[in-house]
Amino acid sequence: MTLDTTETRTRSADLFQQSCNVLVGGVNSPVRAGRAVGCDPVFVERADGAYLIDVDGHQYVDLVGSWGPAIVGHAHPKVVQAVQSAAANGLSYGACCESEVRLGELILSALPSMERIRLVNSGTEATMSAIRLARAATGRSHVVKFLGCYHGHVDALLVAAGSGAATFGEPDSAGVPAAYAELTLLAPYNDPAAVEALMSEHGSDVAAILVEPIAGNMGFVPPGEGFLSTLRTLCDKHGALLVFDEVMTGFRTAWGGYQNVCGITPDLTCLGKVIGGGMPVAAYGGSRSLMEQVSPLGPTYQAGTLSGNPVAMAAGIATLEICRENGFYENLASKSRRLTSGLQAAADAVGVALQTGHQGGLLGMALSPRPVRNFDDAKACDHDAFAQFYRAMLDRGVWLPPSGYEAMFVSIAHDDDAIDRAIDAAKASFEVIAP
Ligand code: KE4
Repeated sequence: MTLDTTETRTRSADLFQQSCNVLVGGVNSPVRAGRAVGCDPVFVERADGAYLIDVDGHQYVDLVGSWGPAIVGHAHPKVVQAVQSAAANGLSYGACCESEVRLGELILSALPSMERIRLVNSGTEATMSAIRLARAATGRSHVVKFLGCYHGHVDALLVAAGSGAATFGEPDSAGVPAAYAELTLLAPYNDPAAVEALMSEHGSDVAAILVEPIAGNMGFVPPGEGFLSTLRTLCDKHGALLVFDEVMTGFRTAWGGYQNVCGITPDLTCLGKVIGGGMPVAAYGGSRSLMEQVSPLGPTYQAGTLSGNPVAMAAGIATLEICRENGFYENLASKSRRLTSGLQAAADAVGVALQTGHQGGLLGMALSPRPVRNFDDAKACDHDAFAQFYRAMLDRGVWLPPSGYEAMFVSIAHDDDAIDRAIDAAKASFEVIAP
């Protein structure tokens, strides 16, 4: 039975109207506006485990998980307790505290490539700082990024970006001076030959190759055979740094991150999302010699009022301690597997061309007859049909990312009942877009 909640989302509609008089576009992050799926944002009242409950009382199986952080399920008692206890001792000191040391130790214990880390407040800050460090360490200015990869709203990286930028079809943002964009070199994802050619011509000017080891901002796009190893080889050959943006894949695809799965060691790693468990925490890190070029030990400046604040640290520590439990990622992967195979079977049953993929708790779907390997493939997917599918799923109580250029996320709280509810809703929703 379709939970036809369109008419009954009256409080959401009312709040959105009020929000548009205050917040730009009624939102604090563009993709939430739902413009890619023709659906005004639904306002959330609260979240619990695998579910979101909107302000009109409707419950949804959450397949976004706050874009990754909610990996242990929303409002996990241990995380809430840790945050409440920390908050009772003050929200932020602007000074050192033990919990930032503990979170740093936890992260370093999971990532052999990291000997030193700097905690910041957003993935954008992490990638921006990593690029600045790479430029300082190499004395070079150019950065290679990949079409369709998104690394936050850093001026120099909002060039052919994915995620919200791709959703709006404005990959190059207004306000980014041409001089900045000129320092960003672009190559198609999963095209080693193109990167090889780019580095042959510009390699001596390139400070870093920045890559999402699994691209999660043009759907779910895994690296092809040899792609990441080619980047490692090219960086070594030309004296550039390999920077893995694991803001999305870090502690989501495996303990530590996808580098521990693929076996490719980056020079710098950016993290975010899961390491804060829903609070604003991100980080960048690498070898001691590289990171000690960052202030106060070195000449590369980077700072942050709320960096390492005790409440966010408590959320991150509590979350990672749950992720570190035996079998966590095997369990999480089995949930992704159950969901993607259910979606695939539901689409196949009615002749909808669907591609699915997953790694750990990160997964994706694409309405395409062939696998998505790069941004051109992602743009060629049926985004109109995805918008219809999105609305049909929302009306059936399933919360998808509001864009075909996003990945999906499950948590350890997504039990078989939650996953099967999503699959049942998909069976009916694929019928809406079936040929
Ligand atoms: P933030 O600045 O949003 O914390 O992180 C930026 C970022 C960096 N790197 C990667 C690989 C990312 O996926 C992100 C942010 N992800 C998007 C979702 N595709 C956040 C959602 C949003 O923009 O509202």
